[in-house]
Formats: sequence, structure tokens, C-alpha cells
Amino acid sequence: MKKVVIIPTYNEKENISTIITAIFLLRQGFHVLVIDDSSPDGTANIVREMQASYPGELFLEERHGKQGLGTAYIYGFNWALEKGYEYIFEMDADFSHNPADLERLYDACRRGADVAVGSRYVKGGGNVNWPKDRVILSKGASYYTQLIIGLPVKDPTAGFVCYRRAVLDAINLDEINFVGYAFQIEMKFAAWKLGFRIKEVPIIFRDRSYGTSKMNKGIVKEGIIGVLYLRWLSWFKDYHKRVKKVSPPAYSPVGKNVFAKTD
Ligand SMILES: Nc1nc2c(ncn2[C@@H]2O[C@H](COP(=O)(O)OP(=O)(O)OP(=O)(O)O)[C@@H](O)[C@H]2O)c(=O)[nH]1
Ligand SMILES: [Mg+2]
Repeated sequence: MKKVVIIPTYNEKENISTIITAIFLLRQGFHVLVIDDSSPDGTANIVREMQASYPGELFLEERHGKQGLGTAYIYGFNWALEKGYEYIFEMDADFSHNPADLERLYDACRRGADVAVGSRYVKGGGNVNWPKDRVILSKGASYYTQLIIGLPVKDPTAGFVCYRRAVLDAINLDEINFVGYAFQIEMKFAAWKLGFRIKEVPIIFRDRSYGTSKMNKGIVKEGIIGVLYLRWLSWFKDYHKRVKKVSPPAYSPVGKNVFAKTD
């Protein structure tokens, strides 16, 4: 089964080669797609050099300027759908997500989940070395999200996820509104609203050891307002209809007047 791990990067030169190597060392057939937003530190050059060692398995897409994590993933989802991948993973470059857990997310999807979420807030999961204020913010965001939009996911901002292809195929990705934490919440909300099964798999999340965080106040603000916006959309604007991709009919009689009488 074709599986691809999408890693968005912005200034991850300290982490990118080791994370890529760690994924390929699993020898589980994961391909890797790096979406780099012209990192000034040269992250993309490192990936480009590594591509010779992993032909047909390591891919790089470069975008102009920092455009946010959410749009990087949407770009990656469309890329992966077009290339025919069956299992599509989200993962950070900074080793907060343990590459070995990719297999556990994959197993959950193979055993019936449509979306497997690497979760810190189910039994067996947790945070290690994260500053207290970040843990409070993250847990607060989880309670807030469950309260306001009723999403039955204990770790809705989680960014370590496996999607079955059918999920991304069913979502109109043009309708996804957000780019930061709210992006992660909205993707899960859209999948849930469309009736897909979401399973949380416990993971231990570690604070990054190298490089710098891209977290900022704007991302927090987007999360707070974003959740309220999702509530509003689902109450008054038929969110599930908006976010459902409308597939073209399998057969459309082009150039033929279907209403014309034939007798
Ligand atoms: N392509 C792209 N990648 C991004 C962008 N912002 C963040 N990333 C990447 O997204 C992943 C998560 O970003 P982090 O900075 O680790 O954000 P975070 O995990 O919320 O914050 P920390 O807990 O401080 O690490 C990392 O691989 C980043 O390099 C962006 O604008 N574009
Ligand atoms: Mg991080």
C-alpha cells in the first residue's frame, strides 16, 4: 500500500536529515514529501542532496516564502492524492513526533480507522519536556474545542495524523479556512462531520531539541476565533455540505442535448 509522510518545513536544517533518515530506517515502505517554504537556512538544499540516496522515495516541493503550515499540508494532500497514495501522514520535522509511531498510526487505519490521530491526551499519551505554559495552552485548546464544537477528539490540535485516502478525497480542501492549530482542528472537524471514524492512538510528544519554534500569538488567536467560526458555520451555514467535495458525474453527455426527444 502506498504511504507518504508529509513534512512541512521552515528553517529545520538541524533536524531534516536525521528525521528523513529515521523514517527510511523503519523500512516500512514510507515515502517522504517535504514541503519547504524557501527556508532561509537552506533546509531544501539538504533534502535535495539526500534525494540521490532515496530515488523515487524522497520528494521535495518548494514554495515561495513562508505561507503557513496549513497551506503546506493542503498542497501536500493534493500532491499525494494525485500521485495515488492510499495512506497520507502529517508529521513535524522537529522530532516532537517519534518516527517509530508512524507504524502505530498506520496499523490503526488498517484496522478500520479512517483518521488515526497521535494523541497526547488519551491513556498512555503525554508531553515530555514541554514548558508548562505550552502544556496549559495545548490542554486548554483541547477542552475549549470539545466544549464549543463538540468534536469527540481529546487532542484536536495534534499534528501527527494518518488519513486514509478516502477522507482527503471526500473533503473539499479549498474550503479549509485555517493555517495554524486551527487547521489541525478543522481537518478533524471536517472528517468527523462527513462521518469518518477517528481513532486516537497514544503518543509521547517531545519538545524540540534543535531549531526554533514557529509558534506565535497569531496562531493562538486564529485557534480561538477559528473554533467559534466553525461553530457558526456548522449552525448556520451547513458546514458539512460546504466541506464535502462534489465529484463530477461519472458520465456526462458532453455536446449532447439530454433533454432532446429521441423518438
Ligand atoms: N512549509 C512550512 N512549514 C512550516 C511553517 N510553519 C511551521 N512549519 C513546520 O511545521 C512543523 C511544526 O512547526 P513547529 O515550529 O514545530 O510548531 P509547533 O510544533 O507548533 O511548535 P513547537 O512546539 O514550538 O515546536 C515543523 O516541521 C515546521 O518546520 C510554514 O509556514 N511553512
Ligand atoms: Mg514543533
